[in-house]
Amino acid sequence: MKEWQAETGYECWLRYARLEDGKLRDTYASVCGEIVTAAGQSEVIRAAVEELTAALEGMTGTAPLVSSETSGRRFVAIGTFGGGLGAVDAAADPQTVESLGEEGYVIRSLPDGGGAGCIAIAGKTDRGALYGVFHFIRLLQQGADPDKLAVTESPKNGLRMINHWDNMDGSIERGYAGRSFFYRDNEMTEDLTRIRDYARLLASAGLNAVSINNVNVHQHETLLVTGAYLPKVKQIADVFRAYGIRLFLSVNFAAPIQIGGLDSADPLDPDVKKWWRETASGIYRCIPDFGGFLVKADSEFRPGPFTYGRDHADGANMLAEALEPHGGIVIWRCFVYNCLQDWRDRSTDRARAAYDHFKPLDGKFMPNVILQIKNGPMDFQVREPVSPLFGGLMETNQVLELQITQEYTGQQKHLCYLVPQWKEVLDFDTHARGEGSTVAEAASGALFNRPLGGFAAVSNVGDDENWTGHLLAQANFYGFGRLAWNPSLTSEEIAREWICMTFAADKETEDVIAGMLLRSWSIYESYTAPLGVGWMVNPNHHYGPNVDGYEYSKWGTYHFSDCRGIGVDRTAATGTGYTAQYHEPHAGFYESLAECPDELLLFFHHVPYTHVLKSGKTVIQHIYDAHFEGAEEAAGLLAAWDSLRGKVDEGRHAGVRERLAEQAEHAKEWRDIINTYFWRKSGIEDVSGRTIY
Ligand code: GCV
Repeated sequence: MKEWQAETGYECWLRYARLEDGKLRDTYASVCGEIVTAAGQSEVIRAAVEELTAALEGMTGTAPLVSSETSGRRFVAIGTFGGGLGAVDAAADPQTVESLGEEGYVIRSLPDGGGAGCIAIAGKTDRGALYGVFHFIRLLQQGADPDKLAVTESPKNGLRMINHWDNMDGSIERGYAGRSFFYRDNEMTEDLTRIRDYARLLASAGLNAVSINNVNVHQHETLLVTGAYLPKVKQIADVFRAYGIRLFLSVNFAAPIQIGGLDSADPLDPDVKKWWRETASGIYRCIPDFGGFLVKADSEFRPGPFTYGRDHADGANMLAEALEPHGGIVIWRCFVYNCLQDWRDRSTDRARAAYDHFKPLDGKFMPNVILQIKNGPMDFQVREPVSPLFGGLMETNQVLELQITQEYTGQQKHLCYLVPQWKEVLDFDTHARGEGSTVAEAASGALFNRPLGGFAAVSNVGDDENWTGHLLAQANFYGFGRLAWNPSLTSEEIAREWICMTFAADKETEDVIAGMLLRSWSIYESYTAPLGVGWMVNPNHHYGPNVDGYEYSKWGTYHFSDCRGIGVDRTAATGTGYTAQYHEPHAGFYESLAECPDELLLFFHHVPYTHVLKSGKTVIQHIYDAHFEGAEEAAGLLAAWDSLRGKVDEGRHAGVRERLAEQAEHAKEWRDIINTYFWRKSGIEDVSGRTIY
């Protein structure tokens, strides 16, 4: 059996383990024996060179020479076009260079370049070159032929951002991988090493922005925009800058009152405006490339413009005016709904809220405002329809918000590779401008020709040694970055890339892990809440089954099960009218019981348990079958992983095994609670006569 070095997972996909194939090792060592950059390089290029040096040293066993002049051997040239390196300039014609944008790059094998031949990695900017270097490393990790490189890439999305929900006491809201590595005991960390490694991971996945504090901005965090903390924030911004990443802060809309000594936070009040302008200037004096503000307002008890009878455009534009002279942006979240609903009131529908609030404001936001829209109308459930704001907002910059942290999808104890879910969202055709008006096109800004756009996602990392708790949850972090860069990559391409880089696995092992990842979302869905109805979790922490956990609560998240049926009537004909927020043909599909897709049936319709799905099963039989099969498949994930014993190093194998074992047990709990609940409610027997309690 193979000897493995002890591994913790800390390196993630930047593992740079010694290549097993000796021939490949020698080839890479000789082709990449030297790295050449122009003299006097920027810190971003220096970071790129350091990364490639570490990668080559790890993979080949030999550190490359680094110089500003070729010594006659083959080399890798890294730089910007027109930046003083002939080999770089030879990598692309002017038209290609022009098309690269600020962050694109070219990687080319130039057999005749610089004498013995070279590989050029070139961007229009140093950030482009850095992304090119990470791509090159990825190619090496996948065993690419260094003589046949011809890559031209640029990102589809301008903003590719991670949102942290970290609090300064060190806790992370909805965090499942330890404590914050930014803060401890209401202070900012002094140890920047882990933050630097984090920046490497972000950049390697193609990400370019990060907000470092929770959108629920509490007392201490309100002060992050002030001199009390800015010097420390600056230190972190400096670390990120070397990797092309801009830092953002979540701000408290009521900060002028809480820390500014004013008696109002009214966005139209001149003193309030002045306070924000001065605050913004103070930030930019310290951090000249500060990204801007992320804002959760009038949502879940956070303050906002409603207090003053103002709307969200008033609120966002006031902050945008303060940031505009410095080139900053406001990212304003659309997660606004009534969280004090009465469960007896069937006319209020939380799913409608974001559209109802923001659609009337379309076109009223300043050019440096972006509205951040959660993928679904509710809240990151395992299955939801796509938010109708995509395709609804046509004159407003928008960003798609995803949740990498697995709040409702197993909390990093269950395996749930989310890229397939995200792909469905991205490929959803809103029909806003006819066929082909996908969410991916709307979010990037391309569909409505908007200047700003992109993807943001809630982070799933913490100070656990392997960053994500469940090692395989690293694939979600990596996958988000890759999709933000290129939404047309497939879930399988991303999975295989990640596996190859993370495990350097043989083909059989890669197939097993890819199979596990690709099935996992559907497995998780099958043993949790059925057919798009959502929730059914324990209140507050949201882990584990509790069918009525939120049924009589104020949060607007109901399933309305009784002895006859289940589901929420959101039709225009007899329900809340939510279906009408979509363009055709979706408005019609969702409205029609016959056409509504099975997986979303209970999101849109209240039906009897005996309603027959397109699959030919009744709703109740679907619930029983899905839960029995889901629990079996969860056990199958464990068995599949067990088959890899000896093929993955023991440390990482054992860590994943422990979680898969918990998942298999917990899936049985889900199965039995959900099946028992619906058997007792409906009184309908399982046709297969399996045990229900
Ligand atoms: C940061 C959900 C989560 C909250 C989160 C909120 C949001 O409601 O449960 O923890 O708060 O979403 O996205 O703002």
